[in-house]
Amino acid sequence: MKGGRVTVIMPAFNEESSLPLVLRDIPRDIADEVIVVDNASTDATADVATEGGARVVREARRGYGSACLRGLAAIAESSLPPPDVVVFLDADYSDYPEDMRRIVAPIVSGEADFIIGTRTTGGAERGSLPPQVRFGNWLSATLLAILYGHRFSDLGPFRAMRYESLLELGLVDTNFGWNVEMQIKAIRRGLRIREVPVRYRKRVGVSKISGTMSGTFRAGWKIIYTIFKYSVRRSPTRSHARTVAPRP
Ligand SMILES: Nc1nc2c(ncn2[C@@H]2O[C@H](COP(=O)(O)OP(=O)(O)OP(=O)(O)O)[C@@H](O)[C@H]2O)c(=O)[nH]1
Ligand SMILES: [Mg+2]
Repeated sequence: MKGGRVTVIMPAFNEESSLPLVLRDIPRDIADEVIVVDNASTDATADVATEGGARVVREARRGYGSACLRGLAAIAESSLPPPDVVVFLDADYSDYPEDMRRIVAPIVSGEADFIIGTRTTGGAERGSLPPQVRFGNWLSATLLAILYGHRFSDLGPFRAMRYESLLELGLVDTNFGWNVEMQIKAIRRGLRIREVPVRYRKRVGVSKISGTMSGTFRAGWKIIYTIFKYSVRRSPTRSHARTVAPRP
């Protein structure tokens, strides 16, 4: 993109039917590179990703966070210049890739470090955010506000961050805690956080998390656990400061 290099990381697990649509709609004047992380798919995800012009990397260890970490490793290993901005986008065609323009712009212009696409004010299609997702988002946002002092309206997956900030956060979660860990660490790090309304629709292909009871339960539990886990831990900078305190 003019003014800043943008790389998109797209975790994909068995998304052969939706992925071509996502790749088709990504604005190419914005995304300089699209990395599809094939997360041990058993369908033609990798093939359709290559056909759609993406760079494909594989991650055998299942989990949303594992896939995102693999995407970041692919950027670090690349011979291309590092990006200024990294965008995370799901491969299920629930988000509108066209909204990337608005997600990336405040970072490229230097107004923000971290943008979350919020689905609660952006006009989500009826049925695309089931009641359990809306409730989970509300609960998580309320806990984040109480424990960390920043109110989000959503934990949406369509988001962007300055690459340097992302490296500073040192994210580690390998599955459902990835997004909320990013939000917690962004608050603690004092990043300039903004929300941008995005549209949202029912996914293409088979629902894996929010459309199933077990997926909803596992994801919800992990998100709440992560929120509490970091609240009882010292922030990394402070604990570091303690361990390197001057010797007498
Ligand atoms: N469920 C799941 N998704 C993964 C995994 N690795 C990558 N993904 C991708 O992560 C994105 C989000 O997963 P989704 O299944 O859309 O999760 P969701 O939006 O909460 O729920 P549904 O859309 O109802 O399934 C999709 O692009 C998946 O293909 C994994 O191990 N498990
Ligand atoms: Mg989805």
